[in-house]
Amino acid sequence: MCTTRGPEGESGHVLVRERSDHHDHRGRALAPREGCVREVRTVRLERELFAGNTQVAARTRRLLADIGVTMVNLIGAPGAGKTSLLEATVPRLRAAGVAFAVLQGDQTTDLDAKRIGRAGGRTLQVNTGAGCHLDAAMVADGLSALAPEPGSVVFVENVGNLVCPALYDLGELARVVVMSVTEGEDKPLKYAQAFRAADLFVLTKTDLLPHVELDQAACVANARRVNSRLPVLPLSVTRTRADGIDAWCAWVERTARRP
Ligand SMILES: Nc1nc2c(ncn2[C@@H]2O[C@H](COP(=O)(O)OP(=O)(O)O)[C@@H](O)[C@H]2O)c(=O)[nH]1
Ligand SMILES: [Mg+2]
Repeated sequence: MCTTRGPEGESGHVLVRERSDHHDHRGRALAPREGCVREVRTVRLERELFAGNTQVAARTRRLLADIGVTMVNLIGAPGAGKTSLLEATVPRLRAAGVAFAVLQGDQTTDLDAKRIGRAGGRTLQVNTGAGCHLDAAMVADGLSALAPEPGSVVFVENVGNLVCPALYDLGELARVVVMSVTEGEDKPLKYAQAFRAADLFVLTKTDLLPHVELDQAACVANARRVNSRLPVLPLSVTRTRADGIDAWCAWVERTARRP
């Protein structure tokens, strides 16, 4: 379970401000309670943890740049369609001659890695146990085991969650937020950090639009309220057809580092 409360540098300020705003009914400041001191210590520890993560992520970013590897971090709720998107991507990138591998993040099981393996992709499953996100150290270990080819693309499918994964830099070159049409147009506002930190918004399951009441224009407008230049890519991948997948693969190829 994640115990962090905010993005690097922000959580502490919010918490301390809340706690120091401890007044009696006439507005006079009261002495800090014991809980206050403990909270401040917790915040310091959280900052140190984030700083450690940032250092590992920066090292990964340098190492990947040295060998021309592009890492793309996919963040989205459970069931948003992340694995389905990657399954559909595998044969297309292969046909385009793009080398790639997938690092699968899930709390438990290797079900998603098996799906990608069946689709013909190189993959490694990372299980976080009780953890609700991948962190930079887990990804660094995963990359050591995966040993991506120089010049290739590595997709990271983060643990299904729109909250904590958004706070952790993994050393990626690009970040993609994946949301399906069944999740509601308000989600970019409610999970603003995930959308703010993204380089692309993939709106999945567009084949279901006739059956749900999503206001797609409002959804895109909400995403742009938190990230004004966020490109949006609607797509759909079902057993019988795929729409928007070519535009997605083109984005991947454009984003990939040039050797
Ligand atoms: N109708 C429809 N279903 C989809 C689409 N993409 C994924 N799904 C279904 O949504 C469910 C969750 O997909 P999955 O890829 O496992 O989501 P993940 O948890 O984000 O990896 C599965 O039953 C998929 O078959 C889509 O574009 N259209
Ligand atoms: Mg999945």
